[in-house]
Amino acid sequence: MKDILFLLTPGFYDNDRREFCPECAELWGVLSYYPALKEGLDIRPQELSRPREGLVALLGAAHQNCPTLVLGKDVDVGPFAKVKEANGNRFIDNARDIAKYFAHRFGTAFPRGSQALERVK
Ligand SMILES: N[C@@H](CCC(=O)N[C@@H](CS)C(=O)NCC(=O)O)C(=O)O
Repeated sequence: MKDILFLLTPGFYDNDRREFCPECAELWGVLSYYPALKEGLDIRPQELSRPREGLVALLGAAHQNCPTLVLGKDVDVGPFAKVKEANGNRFIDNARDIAKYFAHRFGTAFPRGSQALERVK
């Protein structure tokens, strides 16, 4: 199973205007820097509205943030990204840590300021 990346599509309508999600835009930007990433990922664009069915099916109703990356089962996540778990699935639910993970896993550039986390077992 590829990692699954849930991102809001830009230009949704809310607050009486068109908006985009800044954190999703950060990752759409990383994908445009490194288009080959798209081959290693299952990218699932999302509408703003809830429920976000794909996320709910994998992580439960409490975890519908976008961006979220649901990790493949045996993937080595590396030392940089904060990983959470729900319904037996590991996931990363913030843009910066997702980009750090991409750097570890796929060899893309690191977001400036990245540091390895101390993993206390
Ligand atoms: N901590 C996240 C925050 C991202 C965020 O706030 N995403 C919003 C959309 S802009 C979201 O999905 N909120 C939950 C919701 O709309 O249900 C990150 O830095 O990536």
